[in-house]
Amino acid sequence: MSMSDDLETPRLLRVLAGEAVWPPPVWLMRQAGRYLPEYREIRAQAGDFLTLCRTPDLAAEVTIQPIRRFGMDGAILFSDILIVPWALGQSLRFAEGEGPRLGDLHDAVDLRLDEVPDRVAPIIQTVAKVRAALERKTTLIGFAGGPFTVACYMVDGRGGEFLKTRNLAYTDPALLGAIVEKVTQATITYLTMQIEAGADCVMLFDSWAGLLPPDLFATYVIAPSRQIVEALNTRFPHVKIIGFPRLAGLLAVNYAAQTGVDAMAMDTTTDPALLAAHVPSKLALQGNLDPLLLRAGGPALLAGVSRIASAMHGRPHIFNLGHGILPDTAPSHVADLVGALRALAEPPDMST
Ligand code: 1CP
Repeated sequence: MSMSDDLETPRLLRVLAGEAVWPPPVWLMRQAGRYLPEYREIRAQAGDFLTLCRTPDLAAEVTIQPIRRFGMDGAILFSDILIVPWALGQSLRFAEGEGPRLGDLHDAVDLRLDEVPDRVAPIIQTVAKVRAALERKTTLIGFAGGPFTVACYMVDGRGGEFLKTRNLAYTDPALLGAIVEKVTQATITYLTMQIEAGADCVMLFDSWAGLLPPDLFATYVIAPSRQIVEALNTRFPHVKIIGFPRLAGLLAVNYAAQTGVDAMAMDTTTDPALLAAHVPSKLALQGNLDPLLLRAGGPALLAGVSRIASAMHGRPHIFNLGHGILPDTAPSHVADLVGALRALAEPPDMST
């Protein structure tokens, strides 16, 4: 690769390839959302949330809104992890102010893998529209839920403590295994289609990975994630994958070593320097400012941004939150965060 090609590689993709870039590239989980007035306007126009996800012109517009306003290095596809159960034929609705509600699931054979490509087609169109509209320097992040997290919603039918799902791991492991396997296959199809349509990298959100003890974490989080990583690596050797085993604590070290992901997102409870000492030096780490500190704003926010970025100086790091932006966050605080990062000077050399 020539020097100029090197310089033209987008900053976020350079970090995913294992390079330390300063100041770090930035994007924020839930950067498109209710805290933005322009999002609320489009959301009202679409009517309900699922319609918004399945209308490519509107979904592309809300994906791009935060980039237009703040100029993040990454845009995340506007969709939801529950598109996969819906694509497999399970009924899904978003009750206003209550979150998702899914239909009863009695048997994994009811899940229709053959229907997935047609059902996700509008979301794939959104990917293509966004990629065509964005400048090359902005990385388009495709995504899906981790199979365990998606299975939690499918079995329990809604958000919460997911006791049905966690009980199933002991009372009917064959059934939970069959559901997770169907979701894994659907996810491979869905992410393959996103990459073919223009996603530059992909992220697996395993938001509820932290509910499991170590043996079940190996079975339901690490094994299916590794299956997805291997399938995508075979088809797309250059496309990088970010994993997010949220609230997994020390098990995140196993996740990093065993799934084959190129990057790992850190939740709010993780000490970045402590985790960095236990994962390969080329593995990119992403995160992990407290969304409540972003909401609070002011000098404490600027100090928090500088503290996390400095702790990760010299290793591949993508700045982000530890979880999604809260809906009552002031947009000006997001502008402050991005501005503070871009203005960061090289931290003093602490090695002497
Ligand atoms: O407009 C609205 O009222 C709908 C709210 C909303 C939004 C904006 C939902 C419902 N999903 C989304 C978008 C979304 N969800 C994105 C888009 C891109 C972005 O980040 O900007 C992404 C990546 C997700 C992923 C997602 N959905 C996760 C994983 C990340 C996380 O937050 O932990 C999970 C767990 C979901 C399920 C879900 N979808 C929506 C809600 C309210 C929930 C959570 C339900 C619960 O409380 O368990």
